[in-house]
Amino acid sequence: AFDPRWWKEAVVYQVYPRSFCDSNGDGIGDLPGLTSRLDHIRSLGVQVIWLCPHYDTPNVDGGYDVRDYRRIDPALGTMEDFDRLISAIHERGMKLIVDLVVNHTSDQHEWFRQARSSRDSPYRDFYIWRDGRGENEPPNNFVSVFGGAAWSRDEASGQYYLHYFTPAQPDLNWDNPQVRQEVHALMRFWLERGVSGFRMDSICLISKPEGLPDLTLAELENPERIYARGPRLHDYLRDMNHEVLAPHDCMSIGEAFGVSYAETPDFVDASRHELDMLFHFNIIRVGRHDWQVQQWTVREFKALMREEDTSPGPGGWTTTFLENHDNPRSVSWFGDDRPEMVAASARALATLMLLRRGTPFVYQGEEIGMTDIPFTGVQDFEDVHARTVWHNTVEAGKVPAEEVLPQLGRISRDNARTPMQWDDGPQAGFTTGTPWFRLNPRYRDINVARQETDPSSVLNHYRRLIALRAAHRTLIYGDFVDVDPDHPSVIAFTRGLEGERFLVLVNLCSSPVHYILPLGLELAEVLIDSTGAALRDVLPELAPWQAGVYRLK
Ligand code: TEU
Ligand code: CA
Repeated sequence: AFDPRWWKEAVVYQVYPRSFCDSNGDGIGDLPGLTSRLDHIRSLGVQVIWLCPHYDTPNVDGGYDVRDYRRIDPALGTMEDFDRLISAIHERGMKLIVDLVVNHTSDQHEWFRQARSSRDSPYRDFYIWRDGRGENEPPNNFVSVFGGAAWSRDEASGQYYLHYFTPAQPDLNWDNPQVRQEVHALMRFWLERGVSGFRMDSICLISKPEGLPDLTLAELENPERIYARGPRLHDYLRDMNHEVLAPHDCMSIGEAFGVSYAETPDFVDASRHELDMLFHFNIIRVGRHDWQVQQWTVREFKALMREEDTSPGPGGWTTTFLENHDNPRSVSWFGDDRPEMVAASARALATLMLLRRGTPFVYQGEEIGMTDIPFTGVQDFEDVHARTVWHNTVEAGKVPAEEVLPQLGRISRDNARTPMQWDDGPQAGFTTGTPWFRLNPRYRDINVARQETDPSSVLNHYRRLIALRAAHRTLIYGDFVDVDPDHPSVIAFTRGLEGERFLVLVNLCSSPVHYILPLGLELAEVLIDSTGAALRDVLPELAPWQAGVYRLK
């Protein structure tokens, strides 16, 4: 038994608008630029576009610092541009969801300007203010997700305000009912303009720990686990669902930073009436802890896939993704981005990402296998997270630059934020001006135009996989079984529903592998094979990064 929903069947395409397409030559991607490229997105077979923040912002954190929730960032366009974008999306039979950034606002938001103007301001209680503990010591030892103290002192009143991210992103006080009403109102504003749901930024952090006690040393290792466990979180989510989401046929995805797999059903079980899905970061963050890069294995990766699959419980649903605007390019992290392997490994990753159980999220550029960019020094980082880490490690004299730089280069969010590579012409077809952020030099080889005409390209592989998923309910709703948890480089899982069974097979390494199927499995038909192999040639020799989906007998 399964519960069909359009948002389970959809594939979502995430757009980071600043880096997608520039329409007016100022070097910044914008809404008309996105509108002009909708046919590319449509051609993938996706039904939903998730637009990263499009709100008025001083842009300290890529738009995740909102100055006005009802205005469009002038760098991205106007409200008319937004309305035209929505109509053009609807004309193509697609839907738009937007980012909802309401754990915090910008420090330039009118509420915060009022709040900091005086202790008696009616907006004071929109944020979280406390006196310090003695001279120059913050109220408690909370640390920011980006590193450093989570409190900043406001000179005017001498009090500290809480910020889980940068000091330019003060956290809202959700315990204040007026704050909740304001958030509900702004959500309705966008729903009435035609959006079909929200990706909710840092949403699990909105309820703050009771009494704001110090974190223990152990808790300081992963402070998000405490931040995501506020006592009223579920009340606020249910309230939001009841007040805003339920009356609309929309989709909601919560960023689940700090939430464990075990806690997932509390958010997404349909009977809870909270959220439809969560984004867990266990898989995308395999092999790293904050900025530190570690070893990881395919076995570990498979164990996470199994946990992720069961995490929502029988009455819930999950997401599947290997990229977003906060993480390195998947082909550079999980794959092999050397020229001879980049396309094969991107096809392999696409296969396992799109055919797992869950709503898939494709990040712009992932569909052509865009890669990380080189960094030569701290001056190359635009990302406020990378710069904050540098400040707290190298500049603080704690870790040598030679140790931090290569790791930061690998994890920097900048890797995902270089301009989209449309063609091999000037500025990769992204802009006629000077791009706001440097292009990846590999755009001459890796670009949409070039892949358009090559049937075996990464781009065309995405199109085939997405079409296949749409054509088989089994690939959407069917159960997920990891049939070979122990193999060190091959991922083999089945998807089954009502007697039909498919096998997804991926060789996750750059060498050929001699592979025998687990007992009882026999291939009956090739649906997609990345090497174009015929049925009798698929096994036992798997090529480097060979990936496919096959009907089982
Ligand atoms: O991210 C919050 C988050 O959970 C982290 O993944 C964080 O981005 C990461 O540790 C930094 O490397 C969301 C947004 O996706 C991110 O872009 C914003 O910076 C952040 O919230 C604050 O709004
Ligand atoms: Ca522009």
